[in-house]
Amino acid sequence: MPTALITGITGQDGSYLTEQLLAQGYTVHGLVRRTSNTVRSRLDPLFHNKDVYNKSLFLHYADLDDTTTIRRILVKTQPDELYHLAGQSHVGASFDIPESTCQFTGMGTLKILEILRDLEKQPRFLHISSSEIFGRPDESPQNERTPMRPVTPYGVAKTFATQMVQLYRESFGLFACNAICYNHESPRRGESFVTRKITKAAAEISLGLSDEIVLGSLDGRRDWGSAPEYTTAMHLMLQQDTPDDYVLATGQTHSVEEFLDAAFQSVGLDYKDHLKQNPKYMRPAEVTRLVGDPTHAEKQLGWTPATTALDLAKQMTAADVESLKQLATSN
Ligand code: GDR
Repeated sequence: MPTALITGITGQDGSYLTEQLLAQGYTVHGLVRRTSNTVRSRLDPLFHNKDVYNKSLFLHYADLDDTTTIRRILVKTQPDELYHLAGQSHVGASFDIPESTCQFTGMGTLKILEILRDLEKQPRFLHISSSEIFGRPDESPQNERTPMRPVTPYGVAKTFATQMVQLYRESFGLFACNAICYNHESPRRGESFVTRKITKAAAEISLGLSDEIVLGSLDGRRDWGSAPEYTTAMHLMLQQDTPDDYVLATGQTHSVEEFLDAAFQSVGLDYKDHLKQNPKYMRPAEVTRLVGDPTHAEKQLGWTPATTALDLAKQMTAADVESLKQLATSN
């Protein structure tokens, strides 16, 4: 059975992809950062499953700049597929920490490509790129041929990484693909991203645990899809005969305000009674009209996004209500 290596295995996408690959019989290796915090809540059910952990799922310590360690792990594990999902993924934070964003998201990707170039057995490689590479595009919706015009440090770093993946595919013959992902969400989304911040607040307020939510601008529009659907497409990309780039998107946009309204309404609340806004959450530059055209993925991979942003608002709020209730009964 095939072997996969995943960077960013503890993240939202890494955890869904791990579950999907294990269910298909893969052996999965994951790179994890060595920190004093060993909480890996998204992987907990697998980590504590004695039939899985250290049988078909293995974790290895390495930071993205530990080139020697990553090379050693690649040589030892000999993966058939490498999913590179790790990096500094918060667009707003990239304005505060541009250097480390470029170091991990940009140079971290190049370092892995350089290692792959020298390997005898080269795994198929997937890099998680982002709609942020399009920045303020002239055309809408965007597709794989839309020019990259990033407007955030994160977008610039992702553009560098995306173009390096293309260069290594074309110049060195690597089987390397970019998954150009628009926003994708789930109950496992990190709490600093706007969707999860909203659904967690809606759940807390509905249970009387809090009374307000503090956000930045509500005007931004996003093409929000479902994270496990996007990781399914990532796997399909590496099963094709030839490597390519694919936009993963729903083709629909909603404003932050619409998502907020849907989440609060799903638990019988009016967000206007609870909203505060703080410039601290506003960004020096915003992408305004990002919407993806997933036609290439639909035609080539047979992949269709099914979950809408408003479905996600309801599902994620319900999941947050449920986990807060469970927390209350376990305390
Ligand atoms: P984004 O997602 O920047 O699109 O990047 P995020 O959820 O952070 O922001 C979406 C929109 O919400 C507005 N906003 C706020 N955002 C946050 N985080 N916190 C707030 O309090 C807040 N208030 C309003 C933002 O200004 C923005 O308009 C995500 C990440 O997953 C990237 O890694 C990925 O590449 C892209 O999606 C595609």
